[in-house]
Order: sequence, then C-alpha cells, then structure tokens
Amino acid sequence: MSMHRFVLGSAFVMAAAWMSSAYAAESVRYIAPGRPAVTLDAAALAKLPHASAKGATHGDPVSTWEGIALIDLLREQGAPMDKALRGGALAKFVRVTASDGYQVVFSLGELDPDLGAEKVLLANRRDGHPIDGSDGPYRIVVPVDVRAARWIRNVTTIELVDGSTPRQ
Ligand SMILES: Nc1nc2c(c(=O)[nH]1)N[C@H]1C(S)=C(S)[C@@H](COP(=O)(O)O)O[C@H]1N2
Ligand SMILES: [Mo]
Repeated sequence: MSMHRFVLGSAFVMAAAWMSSAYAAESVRYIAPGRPAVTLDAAALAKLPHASAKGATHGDPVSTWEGIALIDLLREQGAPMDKALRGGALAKFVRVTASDGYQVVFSLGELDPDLGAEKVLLANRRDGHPIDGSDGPYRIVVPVDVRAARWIRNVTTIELVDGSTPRQ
C-alpha cells in the first residue's frame, strides 16, 4: 500500500473510532423484554420529574448534576416498582451501556424507593450546561459511589433484564 493511502486509511479509522467514542448518541435507547425499543431524547426526558445531585469523580471539584432519576424513567416505562417489585421481579436488573462498550448494572431493588432507595441519575447537565461530548450528552451519576466506576459516560442504551433462573 502506498504511504499516501496508508495515512488516509489510518486517519479514517482513527476518525471513526474518535467519533464513536466521543460523540455518543443524542438519545438513549430503552429496551425491555418483549417490547419494541424506545428512543428517549431530551424532549422525552424533559417530561419526567427533574432531579439533581451534587458529586464528583476522582479529585474533581464537586459539580451539580441535573437530569432525571433513573427510577422515574424505569417507572414511566412500566418496569416493576413500588408494590409490584416483589417475588420474581426482585431478580430484575438494569444494564446501562456506553458508546465505548463500557457497561454497568443496577438491581431494581437497589433503586426502588421502598428498598435500597439509592439515588442514581441519568444526567444531561453539569453545573448548568449540557454535559460536554467527552462525558455526555448523557451520564449516569451515583453520588453514593466512593469510586466513580458506575458513573458511566456517553450512555447509549438502558436495558431492563430478567436475571432470574428457574427454581431448582
Ligand atoms: N463510558 C465509560 N464510562 C466510564 C468509564 C469508562 O471506561 N467508560 N470508566 C468509569 C470509571 S472506572 C471511573 S473511575 C469514572 C471516571 O470518571 P472521570 O473520568 O469523570 O473522572 O468513569 C466511569 N465511567
Ligand atoms: Mo475507575
């Protein structure tokens, strides 16, 4: 291959990799078993109750993060919650995926207001501005985490997963 073509080819591959990691989707896909996927954009999220939290990753200064509570998104999409979160539903969890393939999960039980009541946000604003491209436009914020490993950046997909196995 000529040097010229090699350089062009490499530049293309690098640009594609950069775009896929730095420019996550402007919307989040929600997937639940047995239902068509739903695309949630800023307008859809704006209809849910506003939520905010303060927190920081590593030694960063504390920021104010705004968006919605993950639990409110799940509730509006019909995930079992509150009184319906019992029995087999307690084996369900939520898997969040980012544009770089990074994934984290949260159990419904840890999020439910009557159970773990853990505050987890799907944030799209930081200190009054949209979250910038390297971390956003959507990021999960988990103020309770001592290490910010579940603060997944560039969220693309949120899935409800049934983690149960048949009774032995
Ligand atoms: N998409 C994505 N999100 C991610 C990670 C990652 O590799 N990919 N790393 C996590 C880890 S291990 C940490 S500690 C924090 C670091 O966040 P910061 O870069 O804002 O300090 O992001 C989390 N979110
Ligand atoms: Mo980390």
